[in-house]
Amino acid sequence: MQSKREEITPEGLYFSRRKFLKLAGLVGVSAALAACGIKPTPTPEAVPLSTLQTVSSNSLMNGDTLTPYDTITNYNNFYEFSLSKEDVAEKAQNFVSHPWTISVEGLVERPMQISIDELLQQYPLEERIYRMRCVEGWSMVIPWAGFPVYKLLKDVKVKDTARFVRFATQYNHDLFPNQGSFGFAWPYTEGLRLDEANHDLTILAVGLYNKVLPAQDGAPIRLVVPWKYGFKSVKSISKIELVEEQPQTFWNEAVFNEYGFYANVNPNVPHPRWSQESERRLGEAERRPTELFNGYTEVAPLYEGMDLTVDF
Ligand SMILES: Nc1nc2c(c(=O)[nH]1)N[C@H]1C(S)=C(S)[C@@H](COP(=O)(O)O)O[C@H]1N2
Ligand SMILES: [Mo]
Repeated sequence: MQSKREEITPEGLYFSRRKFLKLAGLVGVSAALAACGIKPTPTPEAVPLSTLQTVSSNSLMNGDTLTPYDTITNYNNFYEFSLSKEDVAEKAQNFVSHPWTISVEGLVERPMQISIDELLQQYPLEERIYRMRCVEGWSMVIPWAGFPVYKLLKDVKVKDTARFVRFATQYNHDLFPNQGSFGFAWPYTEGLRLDEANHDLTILAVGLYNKVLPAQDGAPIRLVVPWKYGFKSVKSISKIELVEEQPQTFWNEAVFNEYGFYANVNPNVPHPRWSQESERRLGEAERRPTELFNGYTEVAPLYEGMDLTVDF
């Protein structure tokens, strides 16, 4: 596995110089934002780039190979920038994701406002190699760098009354040009049941292939829930809210009968307009069968007693 990985990432473990220069140039950008009335949150100091190191890694699942970095970063769904997967990378190239603050609020004993830099100091990064299955029928295998959401939830002390977690992208039209358009309920919002959010597989990712997340993949921090369709994994999060009621979500609000709240990958529940029995793994010629829970069968106990064709 290790050698396969090295073939794919010649860049190795550290950030590229270009990325470094880009981050170093952000002071000027913050000043420009301040001039337009957007107050950037002061951050102590950017974490040294070489610290995006992971302390552990899981393994590839049987039959999987890592999707190349160039594929992962040039085929994206990120409607805030474009409705076309092929040009999100280009349209997002000037996105400024630093400084960035995340607020964890709602039904918690200790609400938290934390900069991305502080977050990186507080939560050691793990490499999590996960399958990503989009509801549209394509998939990838991505080596994320991130940390489990349960660690963050533990630190804010979730109140007994909380039952769901709501994750939202920052609403800022200057950063995300399409917010406000196409009749969607912006900002992009997603939700998980508290026990789903607390499952060890659920992570907040800040990098992939040991580099900071590129804008198109949800910089600076995004959710990754590998047993659910990709649309649950909201990008560029700035608010995490503990709530009592099941939150309204972006795609469910847009087309309620096509995109359920649970959105567990399930080959037995077709999308109303196409089958979900198989998928196209980017880079492969033949379609492959889609697996229940995207192959992450350890989450099955979360749904015991539920009818997954009803709670789809
Ligand atoms: N904020 C935001 N998050 C989002 C989306 C989006 O349009 N906006 N698209 C979702 C969809 S449909 C998918 S498949 C994944 C794609 O993640 P990737 O481009 O990093 O592969 O992001 C999800 N998160
Ligand atoms: Mo998707």
